[in-house]
Amino acid sequence: MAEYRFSFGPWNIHEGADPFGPTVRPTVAFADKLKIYKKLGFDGVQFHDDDAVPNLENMTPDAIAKAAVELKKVLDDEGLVAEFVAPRLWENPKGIDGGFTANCPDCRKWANERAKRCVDIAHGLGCNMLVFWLAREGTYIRESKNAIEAYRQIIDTMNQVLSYDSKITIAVEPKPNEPADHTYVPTVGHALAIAHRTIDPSRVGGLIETAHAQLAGLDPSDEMAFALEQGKLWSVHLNDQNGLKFDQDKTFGSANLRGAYNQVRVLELANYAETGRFIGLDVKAMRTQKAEVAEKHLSNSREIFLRLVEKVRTFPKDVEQQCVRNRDYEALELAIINHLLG
Ligand SMILES: [Mn+2]
Repeated sequence: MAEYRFSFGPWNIHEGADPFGPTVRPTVAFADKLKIYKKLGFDGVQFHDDDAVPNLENMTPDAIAKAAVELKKVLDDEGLVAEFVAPRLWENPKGIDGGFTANCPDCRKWANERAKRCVDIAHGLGCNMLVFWLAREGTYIRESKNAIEAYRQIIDTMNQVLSYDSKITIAVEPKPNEPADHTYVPTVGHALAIAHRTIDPSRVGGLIETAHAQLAGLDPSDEMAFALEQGKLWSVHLNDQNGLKFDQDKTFGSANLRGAYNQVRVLELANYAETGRFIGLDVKAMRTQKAEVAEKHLSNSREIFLRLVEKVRTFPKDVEQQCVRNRDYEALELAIINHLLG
């Protein structure tokens, strides 16, 4: 039986700042972060473009590509692989009003060029997937953009990327809000509908984050099922969320264990591990966590995931079938709860 492979991004080891207070932990150097991966049982690194090439805004395309090749050697030495590269448009002044959907034509041009640099970086790192989290591609007031035109602009960007490189794939990571009030492409249904409007639908899929689906009022496991049925679940950002509030990125299973069980169950039903794709854990340590123990959210999320895999695999199938046959879903519910309580 295939084993699950796990990944996270350098941003998941962080200083603990929030909108109301300063950092509470020292910065961990990128090279030191890379040394933590294997120790915690992770093999894959998720990158923003400027995680991989920090100074890219001041570099030529050739220099960016070369820097990515150099980084690949560092990853090789650590026994790690790059999973994807994502354009981080939301921290640049040119991305203040979104990138691909900015009202300013120069800003849109900048964003589209940066997406192509991401392709170059992915090449250098030996991976063929970009992730589009469309952070500021939305509005604070609806009257500030033409939403119909915005969707066309997003499709146009995807077409530029798909044309730029015949092997590159794009996984859209939907989210309904934050930082913008409303964001375009709020669910994986939107993402996969857009895929079919591009020049190569087979190269556009989805990445589903637990918290993002919950913020859209949807069940993450059903969002995953929708993408899995189409062969379009290309990565996940598993975490957890305590109700409808800011994107919390809590440890997987820590707020809604039953919901976590169902996400693992749907991945098992689809034999996701056999695809070789990663289980990304997009979790953040609590602000209160001391620096010397600020990695536990990652190892704990992985452990909870693997324990839930065991729970899914050991749930008595005969009990499930009997309950379904008898349409006795109350009995099924109690059986699941008893199984989870162990
Ligand atoms: Mn999140």
